[in-house]
Amino acid sequence: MNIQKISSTPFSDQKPGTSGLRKKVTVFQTAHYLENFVQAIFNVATELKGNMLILGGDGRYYNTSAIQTILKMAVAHGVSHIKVGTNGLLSTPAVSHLIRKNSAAGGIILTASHNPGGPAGDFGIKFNSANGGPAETKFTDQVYTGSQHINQYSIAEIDDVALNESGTFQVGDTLIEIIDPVCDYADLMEEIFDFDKMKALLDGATLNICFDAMHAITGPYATEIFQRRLGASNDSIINATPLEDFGGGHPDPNLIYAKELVERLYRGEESPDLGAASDGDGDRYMLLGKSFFVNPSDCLAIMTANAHLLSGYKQGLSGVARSLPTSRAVDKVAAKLKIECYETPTGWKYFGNLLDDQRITLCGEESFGGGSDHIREKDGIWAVLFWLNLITVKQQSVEAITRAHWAEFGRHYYSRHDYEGLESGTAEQLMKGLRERVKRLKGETLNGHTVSVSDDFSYIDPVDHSVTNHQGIRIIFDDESRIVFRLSGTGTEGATLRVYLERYEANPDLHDLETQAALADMIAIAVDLAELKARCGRDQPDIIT
Ligand code: VG1
Ligand code: CO
Repeated sequence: MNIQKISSTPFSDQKPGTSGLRKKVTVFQTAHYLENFVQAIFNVATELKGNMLILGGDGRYYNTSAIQTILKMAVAHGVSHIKVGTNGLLSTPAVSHLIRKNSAAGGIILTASHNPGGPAGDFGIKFNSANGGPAETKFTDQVYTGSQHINQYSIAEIDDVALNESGTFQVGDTLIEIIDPVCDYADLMEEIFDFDKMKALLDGATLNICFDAMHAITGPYATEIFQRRLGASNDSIINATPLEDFGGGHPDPNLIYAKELVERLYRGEESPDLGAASDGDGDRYMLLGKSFFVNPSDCLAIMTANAHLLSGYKQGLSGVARSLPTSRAVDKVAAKLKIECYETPTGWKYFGNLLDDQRITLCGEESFGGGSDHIREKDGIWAVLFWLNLITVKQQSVEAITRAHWAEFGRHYYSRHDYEGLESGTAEQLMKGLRERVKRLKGETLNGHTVSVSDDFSYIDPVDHSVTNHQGIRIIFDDESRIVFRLSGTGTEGATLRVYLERYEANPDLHDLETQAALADMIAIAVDLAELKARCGRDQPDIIT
């Protein structure tokens, strides 16, 4: 077998964002673009030589072609064993699990997550380390720096590998194994949750669910778990077949993009008891009850308050964590349980050390992400199973569980406003302006709310003491309302400003307000502070979640 060394020159834009490198498919199709980045990974992750690599993606356009290239490069770099999902498919949580289960040195996941796919859509690549979690910033910084000095990459001259069925191929010193993408992950779920209890209700249709896989990766996982193993009805999963362009849809599980699901759940009494959707790579989830939406921040708080009721978490939680923009609903629960609640920057990589050090058991993000110490990624199907298990134990509806939670802990009205497609320079200037403004805000009263904390969030990792600066502008008012501003790190065009708005309401008589109306004061303050109209000519967001 011949190993070719191909000359190449650097691309200036290979800096990974919140979750890997994301670009338009057309950019990844540029000659040597993918190869350069993969070479940069191999140059830093030298432990892959002589060890195992897990490889798979969310099935979007360019997935299998990228996998063939990476296989050849992995062979050239002396990886001893590569496990690849059949047809190149693996969800992000499944990769995390497979790395841990097989003590692999790492994993490469091909996904742009919730971003649209297809030839004109987005593609992405991320590296997960031996703990199963997204590589730390230190690693991705090294990859980026390395990518700026690449002058060649190594690739084995071998035929494409047949990915369409399970099997093994010995290529030189490398064993390539095509594996069932679902069964190991499904087994893990069966270890954590009480499948017998759930099956008893789902099988006889005492409990009905609807899961929207959005033509993305979770279709095969949901079919195996909810239908084959738990006996849910045949119509319980919609959009179950992974498609290269997600059927033209936007695989982002929110009230706007999971339209068909929302319609089914808002049909009144005939609606299923629980509805859920997942994103492109299967790590996000949206949860609905009958005509009822639970926001992801509340989901985390409710899970934290009730985890001890599930057999998989009956020993209690060591602690919890949420990202900065996630509402502080979970903080209230942690205080009551007398467990630590950590506030981290956006992105799952910051939870890794806390999980590895057993400081936390559960963690979550406002962007429809939830997870636990079972793996090192957020996990959509796990979260849905958590809720299903909780419903069977509590024998209450999603709405009843949520309302009881608000009555006990108070309600955090919460919303995220996204201003998309801003010119990057303008967005940077806006953030710079805010950074200056917050230095002088403390003690000021805005729209009747007095600022008690205002800063540019910095995080000191309590385990390795690494410091991450400029993670978002945070303004907290003395009535526990809060506004956070930050720029997205996952987009592929221009800049997206995210404005996170929150208001705490202890009084149960005021737990039925419309969310945007409840947040009207915060919205007005945010638009004003960021000078959105003057700087960007905008005062209305493009997307409200
Ligand atoms: C977004 C979310 C963030 C999440 C990240 C990756 O990042 O806000 O909470 O961790 O996506 O999720 P940003 O930088 O665009 O705000 V996924 O499911 O896209 O891998
Ligand atoms: Co995702």
